[in-house]
Amino acid sequence: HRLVDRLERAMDSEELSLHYQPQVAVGSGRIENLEALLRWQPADGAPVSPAEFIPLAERSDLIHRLGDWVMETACHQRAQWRDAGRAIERIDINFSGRQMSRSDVFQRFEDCLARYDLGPRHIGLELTENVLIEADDRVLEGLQRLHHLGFRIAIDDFGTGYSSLSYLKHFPVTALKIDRTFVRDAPDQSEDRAIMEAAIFIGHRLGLEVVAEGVENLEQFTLIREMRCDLVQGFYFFHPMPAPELERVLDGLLVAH
Ligand code: G
Ligand code: G
Ligand code: NA
Repeated sequence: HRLVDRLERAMDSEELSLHYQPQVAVGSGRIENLEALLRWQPADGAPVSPAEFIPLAERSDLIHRLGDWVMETACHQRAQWRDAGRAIERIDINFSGRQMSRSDVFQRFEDCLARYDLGPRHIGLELTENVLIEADDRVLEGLQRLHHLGFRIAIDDFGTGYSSLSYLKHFPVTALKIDRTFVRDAPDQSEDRAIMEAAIFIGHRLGLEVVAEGVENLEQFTLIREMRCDLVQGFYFFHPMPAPELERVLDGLLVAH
């Protein structure tokens, strides 16, 4: 596939980057953590979305190199921010299903953190509901180990997988992220509001932190705040940004206070 060849070459160039989108605490309005999102800007063309190239990369071993690159880049960035004395707590990275099929994926993750002298508070994981549902015993054990060590593990796109709720009993997760389609439709659709309320209730009853994704306007945010969701993420607050831009935003916030 031509796109896969191009992506493979992009990995050795400056075309790939991580953007960072803040998650904001509903109560305090503070930036609590960042989600790292992969971006590909080919030198000779339009940007390609990870929604397009991740599934392609998953068809070959390229997904593993890509996953390593994301891990390495996020750890490097987190360590740089630590060394610069920046008050950024955690960067969450996304793991795809195929990535988890690698037998040493968790060891590589821990090794990467160790190389940068980072701990469980510094890098978290986001896994989609479908990835968790399809996980085998090895993956479950790997996640249990990370959980035991104190890592944060979030269920991404909650409410959209082909799932029963029973997987919530088995997986050592610490947060759930309500899919943005519910957030989008909540102001107009009572069904979406009901599902969001139920998700927040289940999340809290299970002792999980609940994050609403894709918050784009005040109307959505007002509803979410009334529902006592813990964290919000979306264009209404911040777009995903390259690291230098995020630093300027944080500096601006510090000046404003
Ligand atoms: O940022 P954007 O909306 O374009 O992302 C589209 C999809 O790509 C989302 O589902 C997001 O989770 C996924 N994605 C973004 N970055 C990564 C990454 O580093 N690894 C994996 N596996 N998926 C990612
Ligand atoms: O599935 P996941 O949560 O990883 O998806 C993250 C994707 O959502 C990123 O590609 C990001 O660009 C996108 N995103 C972030 N905030 C918003 C938002 O407010 N609205 C929409 N439509 N997409 C968003
Ligand atoms: Na995600």
